[in-house]
Amino acid sequence: MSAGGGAAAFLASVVRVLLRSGRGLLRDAGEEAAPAARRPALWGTVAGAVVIVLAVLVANSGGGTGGGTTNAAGTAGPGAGTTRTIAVTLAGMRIRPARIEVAAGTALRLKVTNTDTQRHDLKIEDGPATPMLGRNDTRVLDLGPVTADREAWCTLPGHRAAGMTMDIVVKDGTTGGGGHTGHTTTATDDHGGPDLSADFSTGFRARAADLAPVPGGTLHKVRLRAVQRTVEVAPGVRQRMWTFGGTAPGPTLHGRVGDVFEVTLVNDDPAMGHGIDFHAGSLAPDRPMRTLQPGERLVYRFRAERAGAWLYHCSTAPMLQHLGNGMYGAVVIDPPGLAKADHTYVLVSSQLYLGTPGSTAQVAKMRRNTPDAWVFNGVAGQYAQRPLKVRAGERARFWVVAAGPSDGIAFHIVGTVFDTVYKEGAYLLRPDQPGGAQVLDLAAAQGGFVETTFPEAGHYAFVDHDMRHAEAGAHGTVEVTD
Ligand SMILES: [Cu+2]
Repeated sequence: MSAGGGAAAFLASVVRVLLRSGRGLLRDAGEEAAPAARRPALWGTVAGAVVIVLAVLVANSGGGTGGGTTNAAGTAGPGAGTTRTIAVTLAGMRIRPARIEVAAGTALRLKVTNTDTQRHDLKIEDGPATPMLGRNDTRVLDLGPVTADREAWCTLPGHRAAGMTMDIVVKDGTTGGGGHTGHTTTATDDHGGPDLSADFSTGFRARAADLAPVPGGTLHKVRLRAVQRTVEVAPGVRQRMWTFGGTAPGPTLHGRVGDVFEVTLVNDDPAMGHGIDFHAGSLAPDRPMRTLQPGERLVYRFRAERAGAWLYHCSTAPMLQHLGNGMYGAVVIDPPGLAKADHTYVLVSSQLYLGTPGSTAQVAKMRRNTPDAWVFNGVAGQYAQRPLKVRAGERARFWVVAAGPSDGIAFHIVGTVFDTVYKEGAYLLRPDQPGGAQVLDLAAAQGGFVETTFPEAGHYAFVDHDMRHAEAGAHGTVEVTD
């Protein structure tokens, strides 16, 4: 055993003895539960002894290593006498880590680094603050012994509200009052929805945005299963979804005017009924849109008489929940004579609601129209981290369907002008006209497409230009190379 290891073992045994004798003292005094007022004094005794022992050990070993050094402040608490230094990063409207837990009395030092392209600072509640930090600037904040919970945040206007907060939480039950209870910081806290700058889990694959070509023939047979699946819906965030075919959105169907779709729907969800409604065909809803109980099936046959970008969705009430939990998809029917584009994408926009599907809390968010994120093709920020790839000068077509369930979309691509806009079955703009367009605006359940040519290499963000939506997941990148 090394000298350091022996010292640590010795220290641990001393602490155990002190803790045991402490409990004994209380029991001898005839108290079932120690009043809070007694604890600090007791901890002070224990802590004082620990400080002395540590001081001796450090003196003997020639200094502490890593995160543990002595602190002579002697503040009450099991962390008294120790110093922890923690690296904190400011970037992407987040502070990492978002939560730090320390034993009471621990002297805390934060090594704060701004890795963002814009400036940030870090202010500790009732404590020090860094100056404004430029990119890659670092400052150390010395908080001294921490005995109560504290919050920290970036002071730039709006940054705290956007999610730049951190909780410092005292771990044991001996904290003084004034703590912030209820500040549970997770990947999806109340401050700003999912952390879009976090990493997707290993093995995550962005949904292919490319529209598959129309299959051969004019009769398209499709089999869809209504099933529940748990999938990654934002970086590191998994959510139980109600789906057509295991994904939300369900598969995109693609055809031409006059084609017939024969969809066999099987309800493989043992928990509830589901049905389906294809906007792309007209028929009496009564039979084909009926609810299938678990295990039942139906065949839904429709002819696509008209071109457009159409929504399909679950037809079972309450539809707010069935759509809001993932039961939607797109049917693309090409207009006659549609020219070939270099790239054809389909983006289905929707609102994402986290939480237990159908729970009171989740449904309340749906009714208030306060989703946790707005997403393209089911996953917040997926194309920001996995960009679509195009070459300069190429023409790209973007089919867009707004699945809601409640919000529409203002689809825009930063740095481009649309020379073609096709909305709800009609061209609003064609390349031979002198005008241009900046947004394809779609109400809930509407669809269409836009086309543009990317002029030069660069990173072009595509967004829902309602910035509440864009900043909460409805954005992606087209990476253009020469
Ligand atoms: Cu359903």
